[in-house]
Amino acid sequence: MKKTGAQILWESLVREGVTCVFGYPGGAILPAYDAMLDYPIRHILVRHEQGATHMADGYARATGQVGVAIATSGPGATNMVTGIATAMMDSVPIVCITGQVGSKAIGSDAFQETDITGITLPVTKHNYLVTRPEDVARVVREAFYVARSGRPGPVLIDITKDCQQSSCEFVWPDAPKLRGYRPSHTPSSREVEQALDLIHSAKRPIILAGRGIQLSNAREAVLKFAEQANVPIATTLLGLGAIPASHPLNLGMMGMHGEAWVNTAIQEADLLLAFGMRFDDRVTGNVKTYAPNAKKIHIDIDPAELNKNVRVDVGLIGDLRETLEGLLPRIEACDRTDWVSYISMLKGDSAVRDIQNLPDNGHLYAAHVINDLWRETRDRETIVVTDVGQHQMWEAQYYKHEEPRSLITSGGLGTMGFALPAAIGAKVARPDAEVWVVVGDGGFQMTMCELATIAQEGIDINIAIINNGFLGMVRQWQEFFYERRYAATPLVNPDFCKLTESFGLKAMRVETRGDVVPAVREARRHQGTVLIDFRVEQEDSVYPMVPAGNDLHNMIRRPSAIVETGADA
Ligand SMILES: Cc1ncc(C[n+]2csc(CCOP(=O)(O)OP(=O)(O)O)c2C)c(N)n1
Repeated sequence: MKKTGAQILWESLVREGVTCVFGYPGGAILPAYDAMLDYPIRHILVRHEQGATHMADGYARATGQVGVAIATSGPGATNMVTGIATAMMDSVPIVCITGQVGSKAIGSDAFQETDITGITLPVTKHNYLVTRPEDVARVVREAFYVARSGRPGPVLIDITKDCQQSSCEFVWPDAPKLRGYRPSHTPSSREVEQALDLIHSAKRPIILAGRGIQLSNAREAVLKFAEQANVPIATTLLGLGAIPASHPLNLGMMGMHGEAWVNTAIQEADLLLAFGMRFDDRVTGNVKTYAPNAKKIHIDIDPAELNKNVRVDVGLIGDLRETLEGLLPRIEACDRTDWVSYISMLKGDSAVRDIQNLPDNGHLYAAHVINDLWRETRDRETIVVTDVGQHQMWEAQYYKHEEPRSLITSGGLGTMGFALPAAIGAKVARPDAEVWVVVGDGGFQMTMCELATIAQEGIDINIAIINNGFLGMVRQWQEFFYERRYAATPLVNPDFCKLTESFGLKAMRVETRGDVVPAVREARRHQGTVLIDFRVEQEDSVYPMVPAGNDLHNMIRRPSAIVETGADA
């Protein structure tokens, strides 16, 4: 039977297993919106197309399935760019569908025409301009295949209005075969032998665990490897939760705001085993002085990652889980007790500086809020979605993630405004899980319009605003590196409670430490979204900190005066 391009689009999406899309209509995508009503698809009307992409992204990160966002041409499409770039940097599989002006008008600067395939070329894994209904099904099939295979990423499909309107026979194509696209690899046996030699001769090895563990479901394989070879594990920000925080070999986070003992151990290691991570500059600090005595083995699915930022001794290109499962039978037990206990000794020094261990001076610190939130929510499956800034780092330090996909955050692009919409996507994908947003007062204001989406769709999440009256992380840099000249970082905020209430949602304000737990409990009991405005210490800083480009072991620690006296940070 003949169908329009618009109908073929939805036929194909349904066949790809799509049940929900996030979007915003407009002229060039109207035929698709009209056809949508005849298909079993939930459409979530966002308030800004950036929100649609972050929701699709949150949906994908929470499940591993492809998230879908849809928008019109021109400004609708360009509003998606930040979300697409965010997904690209963190290897998130999303498919974005945009309407395009009629094919005959392309190139004429028609109303709401923009070359979105050109604009998104560097921030998509692949993109398509579709002008004939005969191509729609094949393109959708390819787009999903590309988005989810190999190293996942965003794919954009731009469909002209006439393509959506004209008809052809609908045929669901066979599984795609794309010339020149090789999503899977297997490491050579020579490299495997070299890796085994390095692993067995190392005295002070460390595993660097990245997001690739979550993407390839390699948790069990990594844990077996670590336990069999007795190797401690440091994680990247996006690796948090990939292995349980409570596992005895888990050291915690590395990098700019990583634990001091983790960075020190990396600098003193004789072997780094990089598992599905990409040696981002926030992780390495100065690459010239990074882990100077360590041999390096890198396992990654994307050949382009090997030797990109850090030269490695052995590169194993392949799916992390499959590669580790291949290595496991050949990993011999090694005694590394000295190394592991040396790192425990380093931990002791950090414990005395930990803000959780300082006497309570009555002030409300963000770190306490996060720690209390973790204690209160660990009784059930919880997904925390953070925004970008100081609160993101405190979350990473003080919320102990046990499960994969339980932390959703924009690591690579560091996109403020990500958290609220991404949390909506995560909740739609995982209605069974409790979802908390941890967001700064700055980032919240970038996409707070999505409170209306929450109200309209009846989404049940909880929002913790870490309100310090500043663009906190930038203020911290100004404090440390620009002589406290606070250019453009103090914030005048709306009354977040009143604002939330105006959408018919519940809100609370918390100003003292003793009120944190009761507020969290009340929010959890309440059916429907609750916002808590936590008024925290305004000029608190995240410690430790490796200044950008510095050597990884040269960290700014919490000032010792505070450690000794327990006075204000
Ligand atoms: C879209 C965007 N613009 C600017 C930045 C730069 N930036 C990084 S952190 C930050 C401050 C964040 O402030 P807030 O949201 O209040 O969180 P806090 O650091 O106080 O926890 C800024 C401006 C960014 N990451 N993203």
